[in-house]
Amino acid sequence: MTAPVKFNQPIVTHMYTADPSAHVFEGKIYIYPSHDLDHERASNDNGDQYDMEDYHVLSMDDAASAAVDHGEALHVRDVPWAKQQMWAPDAACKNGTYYLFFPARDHDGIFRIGVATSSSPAGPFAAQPSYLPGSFSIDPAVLVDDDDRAYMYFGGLWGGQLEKWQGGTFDPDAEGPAPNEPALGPRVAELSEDMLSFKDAPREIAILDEDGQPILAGDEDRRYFEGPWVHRYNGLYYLSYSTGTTHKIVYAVGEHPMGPYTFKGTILTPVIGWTTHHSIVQFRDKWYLFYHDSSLSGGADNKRSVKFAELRYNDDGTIVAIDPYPEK
Ligand code: FUB
Repeated sequence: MTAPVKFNQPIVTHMYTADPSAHVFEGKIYIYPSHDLDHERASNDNGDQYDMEDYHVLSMDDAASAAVDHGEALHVRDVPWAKQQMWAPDAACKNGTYYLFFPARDHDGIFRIGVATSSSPAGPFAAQPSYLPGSFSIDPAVLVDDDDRAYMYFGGLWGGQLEKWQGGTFDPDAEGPAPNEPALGPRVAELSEDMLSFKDAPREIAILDEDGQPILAGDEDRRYFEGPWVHRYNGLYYLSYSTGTTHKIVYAVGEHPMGPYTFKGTILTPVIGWTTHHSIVQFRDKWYLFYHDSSLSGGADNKRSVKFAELRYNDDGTIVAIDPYPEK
């Protein structure tokens, strides 16, 4: 029997897990992480060390229960369009069907976003034969809004290839904006009723500073890097994301799911390991931040572990920053 989970500790230790997307389905907390493999890979800026092949779904009956591993939910061998690198996934439920959204490199080495379906939140999931038409880059996160409209947020710099799509098609030589130019924003697209395609071409989300000016590419403490997540709190939309090179989870707030969003502050200070990636979920009357770090593997970038902590809001709706190592 696995031990009950504790805040700021790996929720499972029998395998490495990362990039947790947490949701409440059927009265439990379900976590959709990447599955980091216990193999040696040299780290580079292209992210070749994140060479994952499958997904396992985890669940917790409540915030004090052991996390259950439901086994392999989808493997790259069962995804016709995908070649390698099953990176950060997310899940959604609509009309009784569960959807697993995931990025992977296609047979040309280009990251695309696919979808697989199941009648159970734990899977197994059956992949659609092709990726979502018009999808690119990494880190899908899906918000099903109160009006039942669903939005996918995605995009990541460097190995995530977002820079390569600035002209609307894949340009392997494209570089990101100069430091004094507006940063690239995450992309958003509304999903079709059946959740299998985009209604319209993805748009770029504007993230603005307190004066209404775009956050610049050189502002690495605040600019978007990867790992978007959107949740609703008190009628507002909170877009949170990783700043990549400065290793923070930060957030911006807006009035519409497609933005614009105004930068607010830090949610999670840097963790052990290069990447930081998170999700935010309400379960019963509390809010939780799911995140990962590389402490269990002694700091290996590609061997991470999912953890969680309680997330609190101030009276003005701002989020209290979380220290991932409160006991130090
Ligand atoms: O896990 C592979 C990649 O690392 C994810 O897609 C990024 O968000 C980062 O966590």
